[in-house]
Amino acid sequence: MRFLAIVLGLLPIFGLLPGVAMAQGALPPRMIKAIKADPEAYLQDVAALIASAGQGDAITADQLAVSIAVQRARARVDVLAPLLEADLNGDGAVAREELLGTASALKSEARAKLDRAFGAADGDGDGLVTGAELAAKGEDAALSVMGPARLAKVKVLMGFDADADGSVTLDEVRNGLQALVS
Ligand SMILES: [Ca+2]
Ligand SMILES: [Ca+2]
Repeated sequence: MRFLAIVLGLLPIFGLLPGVAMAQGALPPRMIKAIKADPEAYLQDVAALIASAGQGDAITADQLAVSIAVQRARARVDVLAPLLEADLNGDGAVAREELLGTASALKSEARAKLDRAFGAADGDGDGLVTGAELAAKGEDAALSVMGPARLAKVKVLMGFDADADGSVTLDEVRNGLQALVS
């Protein structure tokens, strides 16, 4: 009897909101907890994401993947641009002489910033930032803006696709969150 009540109690969740059931099933408990702790913040994140990368009030998995790749690429550009500007001979690496030459044309604040960027990118501290060191620095920046934890949280979004049409609307997320917290 009690078992039946539990099963009947679960029916609305699994029957009427398959997207939520899928999201919960695919979600690590820790992530459900994080989203439940502040569903409004999650909804705001999603709204911003849909506004910037989606179409209308919805977003597809492809649009989501492109948006993630673009965010990572921008983070790489931000951290690498000043160093690439110091690659005066265009060989894809920055030697200390190039750094000093570039720095001499900068104001003190920008010079200090470039100096810090060079020091941070020169992983082995030999005074030459190689192409590989630049790539590693860029990857660090990409992961810091969208690392595995954030990526998992963003990808979970597709679990809210209640009507399974490949596109998640803000309403689907709102309804899914309501079911999660109630
Ligand atoms: Ca160079
Ligand atoms: Ca080096």
